[in-house]
Amino acid sequence: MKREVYKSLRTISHEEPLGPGGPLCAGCGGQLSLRLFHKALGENVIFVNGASCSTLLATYPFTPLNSSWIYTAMACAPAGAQGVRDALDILKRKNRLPPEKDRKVVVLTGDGAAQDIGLQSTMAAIHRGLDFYYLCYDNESYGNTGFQTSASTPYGARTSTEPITPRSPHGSVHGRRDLFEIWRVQKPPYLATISAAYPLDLSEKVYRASQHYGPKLFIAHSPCPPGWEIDPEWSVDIARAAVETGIWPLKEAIHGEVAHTHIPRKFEPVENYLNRQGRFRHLFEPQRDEETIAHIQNTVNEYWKSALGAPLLHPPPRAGEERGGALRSRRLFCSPLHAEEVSPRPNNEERTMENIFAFADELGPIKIIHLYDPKNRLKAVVVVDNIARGPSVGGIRMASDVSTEEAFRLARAMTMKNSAANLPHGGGKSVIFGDPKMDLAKKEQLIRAFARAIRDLIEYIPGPDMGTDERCMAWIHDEIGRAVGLPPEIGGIPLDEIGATGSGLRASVEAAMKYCTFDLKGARVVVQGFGSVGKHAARFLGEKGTVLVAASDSRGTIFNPKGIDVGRLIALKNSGKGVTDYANGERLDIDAVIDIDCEIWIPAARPDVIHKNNVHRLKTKLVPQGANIPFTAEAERILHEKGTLVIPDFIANAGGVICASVEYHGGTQSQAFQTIEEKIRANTDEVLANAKKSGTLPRQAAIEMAESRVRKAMQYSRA
Ligand SMILES: Cc1ncc(C[n+]2csc(CCOP(=O)(O)OP(=O)(O)O)c2C)c(N)n1
Ligand code: SF4
Repeated sequence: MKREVYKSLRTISHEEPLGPGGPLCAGCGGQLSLRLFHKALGENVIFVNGASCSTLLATYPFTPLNSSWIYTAMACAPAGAQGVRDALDILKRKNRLPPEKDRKVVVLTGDGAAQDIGLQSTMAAIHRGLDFYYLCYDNESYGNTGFQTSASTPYGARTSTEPITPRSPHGSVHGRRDLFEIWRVQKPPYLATISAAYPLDLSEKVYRASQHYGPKLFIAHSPCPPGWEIDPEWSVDIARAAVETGIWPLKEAIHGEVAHTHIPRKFEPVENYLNRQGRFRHLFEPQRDEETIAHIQNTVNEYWKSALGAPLLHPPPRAGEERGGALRSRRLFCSPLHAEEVSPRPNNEERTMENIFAFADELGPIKIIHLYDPKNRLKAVVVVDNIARGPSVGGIRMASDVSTEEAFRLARAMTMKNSAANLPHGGGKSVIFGDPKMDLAKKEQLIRAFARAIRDLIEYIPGPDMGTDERCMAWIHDEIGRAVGLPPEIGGIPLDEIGATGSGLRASVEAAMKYCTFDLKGARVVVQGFGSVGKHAARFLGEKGTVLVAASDSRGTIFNPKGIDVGRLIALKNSGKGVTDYANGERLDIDAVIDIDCEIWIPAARPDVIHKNNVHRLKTKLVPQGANIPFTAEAERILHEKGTLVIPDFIANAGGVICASVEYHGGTQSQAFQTIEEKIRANTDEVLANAKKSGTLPRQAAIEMAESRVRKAMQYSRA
């Protein structure tokens, strides 16, 4: 959209039309949209409000608004607006209201009223060509009465009328009704979607609407902290993520003709939007609901496929124009290794043909190869990101909705991970389109076809990832003699069984001791997630004299301040029981594991378990991260400020990649342990020393270390 008036944030009015201290919730996205909307609209406004949260703004005789306010029943705000408009026109006709003092009439409602009980009144007003604005702040529920499902509630969301139960574990199953399209049928002169995270786009749209006589409709994406279960501070970030994932398209329609006003340059995966909201938590915990996440992603993909298939009326914004990005930078750049666990699946097969150079930067990728073998139904993409430090190692991901972008992001994560571990390897990754649960004979045929197709791509060494396993690696090895993560019978090192990652965690803790003020002997350890990583970490640390005081798994937490017998607990877990079956300890909730006082707290389960809202509960001195991205960036920052030492995941849990490298070079199990020990100790020491020297977070120091190793290696390569 070519901006005529609002070219920079400075052009937005500094006049505050909405006074502070109102009764709406902190971080209310609806209120923020209203404020920006009102700023752009200017003075002389009469709001006609249908019953909703916003009704609380004006409790007679008080109003925080610099404008007039009329309250109507939920169903009939547009009819109320007709009355107000008529009255103003009569006054004008009678010369009792000079034209320059004319008022703009604005209906203000939530989506419940707009979509349901107020729809008839709106349709009639549009039909009559009433000259008014309609601002629907869309919090995707009946917010004021307790977050019941509305026709705007998105697929998969939990609401108070669609709670998560064993019989309905997926949340709302209806999907949103498309209010934009319902209104567009009548071809009103102006219609737009807006977001408070894009104030220039919002303001320009209000200006453009003001050039038209007749119904002018706005639907504002409006994060609702209590209903969506988000931190009030996140409202704008969440609003931005909705746009950058493609979930909330910013568009306008002038007399029915649609144009998108902001097209994300790289669409983020929808889960970047979903996974920060409590109303979607069930999609990620206790297990990922792949089906529902994929359904939401596919709906977004389909929308944009058809939207971008049509000629674009407005080009995508140029660099430097208002863009989203906070979430993207948090996910991709601050912690490049986030990419692996975020497991982005944003795109379908068709999108793999996009401009592949869009991914290119100073580090890579040096090759992006599409593989197609119709006889064996093979469609795959291999990305070799950077090989300055050696041939790239990276897994093969198999799923029906993988994409080139996903392969690239994972390949970059591998470049950084291998470099951080100081391995003689670069990063690569491949994706194969297909259902990983397909018939085994067909899968073998497909994987073998893939192997043959990469025979000459010697700078790429495949390994297992989601949808592939050691058997697949054996097929590949059989075809081309090159793969890691093999079965033990043909030279593989069973890293989970031997506890490669757990032993690396122990090595990182030992290396960190010179930066800590407690002794390892007798140090109290808590393990969050007593699984393949956590139990071995507890075992290896126990051999150094630490005391395991608590451990959790998916069923709960076991706590004994005098110490838990690690061997017995492991035996219990190996027999299929949970930690809470351990007899000699107090049984607590899963979440209670956060509160237990200790010297070493090991997260070894899922991403993002510690975040801004619970980080203050941690009472520990050292956190070696066993899981990938177990803490949010903000939680890590808070801990850093508190003086708690956090050894970042890709330094502390690098045992797996080191083991794969040793396996590839023909090493034995004991050589793997020795290499893990040496490398993780040295890397931990270097990162913590650099962090201390520069005063940065260890994660930042680790990223800088990994990147500088890659850049230094690049100086020696010809390319
Ligand atoms: C006819 C009618 N039914 C029910 C109500 C009670 N009521 C007041 S506000 C509200 C919720 C409105 O939801 P929405 O329009 O989405 O606005 P929000 O509360 O989310 O701001 C309801 C149901 C009402 N005022 N009138
Ligand atoms: S419940 Fe939601 S929409 Fe209502 S005032 Fe609070 S944040 Fe705003």
